[in-house]
Amino acid sequence: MSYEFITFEVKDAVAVLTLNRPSVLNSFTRPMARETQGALSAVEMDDSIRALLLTGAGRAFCAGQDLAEAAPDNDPTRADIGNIVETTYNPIIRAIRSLEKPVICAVNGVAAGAGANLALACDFVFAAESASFIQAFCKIGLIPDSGGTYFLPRLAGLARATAMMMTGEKIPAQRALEWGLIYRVFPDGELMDQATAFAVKMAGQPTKALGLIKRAINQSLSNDLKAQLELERRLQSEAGETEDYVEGVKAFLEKREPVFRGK
Ligand code: T3D
Repeated sequence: MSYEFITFEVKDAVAVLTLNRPSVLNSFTRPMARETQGALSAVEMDDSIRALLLTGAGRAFCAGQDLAEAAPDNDPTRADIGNIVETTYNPIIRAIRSLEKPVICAVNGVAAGAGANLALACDFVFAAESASFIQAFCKIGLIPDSGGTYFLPRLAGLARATAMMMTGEKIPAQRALEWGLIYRVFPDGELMDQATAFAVKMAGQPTKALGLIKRAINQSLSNDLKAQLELERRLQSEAGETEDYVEGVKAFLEKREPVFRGK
């Protein structure tokens, strides 16, 4: 598949998806969202891809919805933007959360609106020192979407999440790290090398087990302990049937590094 608004490359078992509309800070139009959705399903279908790295071209990660595309007018019959959310952002967030492979996000600059929440939906968020996170929605009279009202209170706690969402304050990368929103911060010039090396490392891990861990984490957000213990039992059975489990234990007993094949 060829792409116009993103780039998509696979190397060393890592797919790199780059949002690529830098002149408008990689804000989302429907065509860019469709391409992103297509690339995410390609990652899901291809067993040779064992990790995904998501980033943005130019000085920003993503400024959320392209406001020129979705500009409202005074026409009382104007389109329901809930439909944009349902067709543009929800499929992307669902695809990232249900992708049973590690998803690393390299936030190379500002992440605003749906762009911020896209980053926060990923498994590992790396950010450049100059990056920032803005729940910009309230500044234009909207509410956070793309999973923001789900992930942010869980990541930041109610007080910080409420403040971010109701003020639209810009949160610099270092503070996002201190608040537990993201995993690592690097000097700008080091971000992509660090994130790429990490993605390659994750692609060499026991992919099936990592996928099952992600499934368990997803369900832990709504399960009670009883249900979660039962889920762990079932998922451990699945993990125990993988070739990588056999290899992991064998390598340990032979005092060597395991060679995981993602099977
Ligand atoms: O349909 C729906 O609306 C429902 C879905 C909602 C999901 C959402 O994401 S709603 C939130 C949408 N996003 C925003 O409100 C953020 C808007 N952008 C900004 O607030 C600022 O651009 C930033 C804080 C992100 C960065 O500021 P700064 O000063 O670094 O850059 P800038 O000069 O504002 O932007 C550079 C260019 O990108 C500029 O174009 P120009 O003047 O060079 O021709 C600007 O207009 C353009 N740009 C930035 N963000 C968007 C955008 N163009 C269209 N849509 C954008 N979101």
